[in-house]
Amino acid sequence: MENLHQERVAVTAVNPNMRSYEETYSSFQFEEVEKQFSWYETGKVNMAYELIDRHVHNGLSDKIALYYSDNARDEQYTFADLSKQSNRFANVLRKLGINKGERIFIFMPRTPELYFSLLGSLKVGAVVGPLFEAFMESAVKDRLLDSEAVAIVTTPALLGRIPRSELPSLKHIIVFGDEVEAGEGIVNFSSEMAQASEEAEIEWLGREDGLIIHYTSGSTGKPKGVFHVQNAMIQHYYTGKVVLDLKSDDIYWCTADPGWVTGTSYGIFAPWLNGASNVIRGGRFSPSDWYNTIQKYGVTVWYSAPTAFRMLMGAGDDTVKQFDLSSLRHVLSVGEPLNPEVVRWGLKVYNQRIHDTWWMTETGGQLICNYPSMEIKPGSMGKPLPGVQAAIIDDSGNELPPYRMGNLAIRTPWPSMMRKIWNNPSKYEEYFRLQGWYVSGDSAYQDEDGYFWFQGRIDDVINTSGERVGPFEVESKLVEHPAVAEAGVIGKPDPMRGEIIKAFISLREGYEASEELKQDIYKFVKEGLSAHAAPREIEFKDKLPKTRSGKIMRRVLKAWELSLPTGDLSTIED
Ligand code: 6R9
Repeated sequence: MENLHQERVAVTAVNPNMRSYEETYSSFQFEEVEKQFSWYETGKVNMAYELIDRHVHNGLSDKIALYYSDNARDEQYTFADLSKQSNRFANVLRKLGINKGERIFIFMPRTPELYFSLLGSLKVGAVVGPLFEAFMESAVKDRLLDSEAVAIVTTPALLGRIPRSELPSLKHIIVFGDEVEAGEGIVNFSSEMAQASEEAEIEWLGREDGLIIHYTSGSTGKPKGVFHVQNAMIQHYYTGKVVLDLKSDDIYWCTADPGWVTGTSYGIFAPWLNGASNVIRGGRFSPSDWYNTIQKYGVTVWYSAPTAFRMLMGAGDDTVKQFDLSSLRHVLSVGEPLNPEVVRWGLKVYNQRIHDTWWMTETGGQLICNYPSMEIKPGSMGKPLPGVQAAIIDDSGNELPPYRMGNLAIRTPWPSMMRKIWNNPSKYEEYFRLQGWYVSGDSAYQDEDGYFWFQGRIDDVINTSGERVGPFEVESKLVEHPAVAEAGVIGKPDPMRGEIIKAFISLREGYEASEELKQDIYKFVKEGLSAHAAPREIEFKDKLPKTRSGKIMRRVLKAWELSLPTGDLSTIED
């Protein structure tokens, strides 16, 4: 195994001006973080205030906080503008009698109004619940029922997916769009905003008061409501500094939708806590549109996901050459393992090291990362942040030595750790079943330099001929094959070998499925990785099943293969 990890990309290979590890951390004190926020003086805090109004009071009123564009709109808002718009929305909510701690859902496409609503909700001390606009009725219903939401902000197109009569707690539907008829329980966003004052009282909160609920699906059963509190801002601010490396003149773009935790923790909280200018691009993914966004705004720090990088890679190097991407100085990835092939490609075409970061909805913020000041080993998710203790443990909580695959676990607590699973204390306790550890459900190992290597979700690890194989290693080898665009690998029960490896593959443009190609791919993995890790079965698919955040759903592949029920599919892409 050891010889797999010789490939390294040093910091200076790309950016000699990046500050060093020592420089980054010797100057960084947690007390300095605490001093930024209101509680340092008053004992009270409010995320929306810390994100926006604090900067207005500190002389950044006229700085652009939000660059927004989609195919129809092109707008920009200063910190002062966002302060006023969120104040207006806070007043709309106050008029409706919404109180601290109540749940407000936001169910709309990315537009400036989504951000006004979210910030305004936070200003009155409500707990926000962002939803993907693609959710269908049953997904919306499950989440609103479970959290007993009192209000939801939406658009006319999505209104039909909110089953009001089945949601006894839901009192207000606030609709943004043309021709909205206000009526019983229906509030017209635009006309209420127009009447509301630009000044609003902030609801001052304690550090352990609620902030946000993100629903995340497990492999079985209903989605879990992961509940976070105001205190998470310490992690968001800190990782914004040391992982995103945000400085005052950065133009930052996180491509994630707020329906996914990446779109809130790192699409809203981390950048604005650090006073950065934030780019939001509405609409659908297209390679030229994305490159154009970087060029148009001069994006300097870019945070995206492996699925997007793989699609950009699939679109070819010539597309990259049509744009000026020279503003980029720092590129990051999250959500899935980042294939080494993608890292090599990023170096070649962007002249940037793509920095993998590992974390989860439950962790609220980044924990294991390739931070800017360190050497990258392509395929590794990096090292724990200073102050975070991560380990590989067995099922009894014993720490395992380097190169042993096991449970990836984090010593509790850290500032942005979830505080509960809504309505489900026993589910919450399962994560903490091994004394002092948060058990992530991911399988990984550590190398002798302390780098962590992701293998798969624990449930996805394959046992073939007595060897444990992580699907990620096989998938990463597969995408090195010139014909393979994406690959999802599962274990298929086999009387002789326990399990055999089966790969589902989508092909790159210009390649045709054939028996010869299957054989060639099999040989490619056998020779490049190992015989036991080579897929004995290959099936070509036009598309792999993925979540809205771009994760390949291996459990769905497995369920298809074995004709089993697929479980909760609310987060699947169309
Ligand atoms: C932020 C986010 C969490 C799960 C996590 C793991 C996978 C995330 C990863 C990664 C390998 C990385 N994951 N980052 N796997 N390398 N850098 O994605 O949250 O949607 O809750 O998913 O995603 O399996 O356990 P969430």
